[in-house]
Amino acid sequence: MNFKGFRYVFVKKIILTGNRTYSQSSPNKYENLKDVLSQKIPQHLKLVNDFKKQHGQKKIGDITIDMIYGGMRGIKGLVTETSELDPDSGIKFRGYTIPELRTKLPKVKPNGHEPLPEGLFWLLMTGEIPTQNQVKSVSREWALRAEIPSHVVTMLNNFPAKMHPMSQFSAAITALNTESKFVEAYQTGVSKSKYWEYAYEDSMNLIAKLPTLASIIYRNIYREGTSPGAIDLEKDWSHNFTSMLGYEDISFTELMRLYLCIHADHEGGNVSAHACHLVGSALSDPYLSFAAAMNGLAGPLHGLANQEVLIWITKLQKEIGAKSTKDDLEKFIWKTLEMGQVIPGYGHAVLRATDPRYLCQREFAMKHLPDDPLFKLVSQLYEIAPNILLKHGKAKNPWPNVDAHSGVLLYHYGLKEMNFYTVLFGVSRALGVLASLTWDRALGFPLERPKSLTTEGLIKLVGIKK
Ligand code: CMX
Repeated sequence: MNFKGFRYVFVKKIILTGNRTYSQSSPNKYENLKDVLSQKIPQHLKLVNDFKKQHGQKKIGDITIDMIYGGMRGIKGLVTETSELDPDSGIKFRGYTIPELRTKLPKVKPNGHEPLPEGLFWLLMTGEIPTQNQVKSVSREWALRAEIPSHVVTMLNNFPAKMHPMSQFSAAITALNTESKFVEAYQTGVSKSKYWEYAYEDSMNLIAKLPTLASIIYRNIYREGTSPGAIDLEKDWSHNFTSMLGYEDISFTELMRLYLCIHADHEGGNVSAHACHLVGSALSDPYLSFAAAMNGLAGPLHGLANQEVLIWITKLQKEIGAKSTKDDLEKFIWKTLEMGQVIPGYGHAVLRATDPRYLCQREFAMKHLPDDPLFKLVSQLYEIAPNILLKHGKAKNPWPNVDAHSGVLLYHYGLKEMNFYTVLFGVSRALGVLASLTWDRALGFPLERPKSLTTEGLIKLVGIKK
């Protein structure tokens, strides 16, 4: 039997064992996320409906021609309940900053220092900081729902190794919609008020399966198709993920917990969140909606930038050598800009300061890998690149974003396959965009259909006579 065939049998057997355990000890209903959501949704729906009734006709902004041609920057046109991005202080998840969440969200007892993504998901969904037991119940549910159907495993095993991991990831997510509860319910004519329940079930199932999908892709491409092994019901989501990828260093698992929290959500207008929301508005199921998000994340101006940063840094090292002076780095940055390329990991469509997601990764690096040569290089670049971008005069934000740091941390722990980095971003992004998608259905958002105009139409609209 070849490795690929062996792997599937092994994963399936253990996960089925897990299902039996589930029926013996299902989570306490007061600690179940869906129960809490069932209470929250009617309250929030009432608030939204009352607000619309009272203020639905109020104007909240003006739109200029530049905004229309400029990628709709600054147009307030979406409702996203899970997070909000401030240009100066960065992302807030349900009102909490990243440093606050690193303190408040539950960690693995007794030695964990980083928050668990399960806790962040609970917060994004409900607006409440969960208890240790509530987080545990999510870990367990995700472990129990992680099984991958055989047709998806076969499909992944047949993809050529040269196919980009993000293409494999997106295709597998699309193929997983054979499992959609939302599709099943829609076809039987379920009431609109219940859509969210099926969107929730699909979202939970999909999030649970993503680490297994990602690990199969990783091992097929970079580890000769070896088995990712079994899901352990006692481990949290991130720990199962790092084990399936083949990494046993607990510091790496801690990094993964942090990584999977900070990449989860960035309000609603970024490409991946917006794509998921838009496609979902056609009542495409959560699998199809999330696959759309992943296709957007795979672009170099969005999530692929984390891969591009490391490729760029490796090129820099090759060209300059191991020891780089400030002068060498300046020259290399200018050369990149003069070739008409962007400095990957710098700039942002909304942020106008150093990304707090960059800063918390820097904090992690200072604690765990202060002497790592690549980390030192990234720190040097942080001192130099913003001034050059300011002198260059184009980028509205010369400061580093989340992608400027993540690759260096992964590289330190031995995950050196840069093409895979965006898949990790994608696993995390599921938490935010699928929490939002569940709320989209709970609030009964309609098909999204903004008005577009031709240039001719715009010229007429502003009253220019030819
Ligand atoms: N290096 C060089 N030039 C840059 C730049 C950078 N890092 N960031 C912006 N610019 C340029 C833009 O290309 C644009 O040039 P043109 O006028 O010639 O088209 C000009 O500055 C103005 O752009 P902006 O308004 O400051 O930035 P945008 O909102 O258009 O784009 C972003 C934002 C992130 C795409 C851009 O800063 C960029 O390309 N950065 C590098 C890629 C990157 O790190 N992406 C990850 C973002 C985080 C994420 O979503 O994952």
